[in-house]
Amino acid sequence: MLEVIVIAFWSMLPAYVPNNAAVLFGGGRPIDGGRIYNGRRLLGDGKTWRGTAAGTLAGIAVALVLNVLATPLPGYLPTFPVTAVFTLPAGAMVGDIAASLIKRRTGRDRGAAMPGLDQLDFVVGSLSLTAIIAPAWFSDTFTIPVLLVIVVFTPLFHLGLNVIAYRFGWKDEPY
Ligand code: CTP
Ligand code: MG
Ligand code: K
Repeated sequence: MLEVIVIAFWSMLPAYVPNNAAVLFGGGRPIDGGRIYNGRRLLGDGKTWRGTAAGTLAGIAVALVLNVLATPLPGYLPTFPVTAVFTLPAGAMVGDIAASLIKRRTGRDRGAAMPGLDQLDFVVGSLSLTAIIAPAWFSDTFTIPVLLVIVVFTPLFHLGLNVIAYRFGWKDEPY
């Protein structure tokens, strides 16, 4: 059981870091360029080019560091192929952006909470993109028990990190 939890956390770390990096380094030009559709922004000012690029690069860096660390660590820890090095963080950013699109279409302003979606958008994005681009590695790494641990623990972990970021004043809302 502990092994499954460790694999889940390790494999998703390149997908966890991008959101936090985007919060720290985000800002500047919004991806939607300010475009309005049916009276509401397409994505809003919370999704920027700089935040997306910084988040993706941070996740890539984490995956590369884990690949180096994997050598001396226990053999059950997976290494990330180049495809997954990219798809885990990029998919996380795409999932978060897709969630903002859904939030704006359902009448929620920037920063509004949408419980469930807020905590799992990046998980669905990173796993989906990885399953499409690196299917063999995906099925080897993300077994059913590992996926279950990810779905149960990620929202708690994500919420915990966001509360800390909020307390430090890095983030506007604690979710
Ligand atoms: N951020 C960014 N680019 C991204 C994602 C996040 O610049 N692709 C930055 C923004 O400064 C954003 C902050 O990180 O305000 C927090 O991210 P998030 O909670 O996802 O955005 P919200 O501002 O809450 O907007 P939304 O309601 O659209 O999620
Ligand atoms: Mg938010
Ligand atoms: K979000």
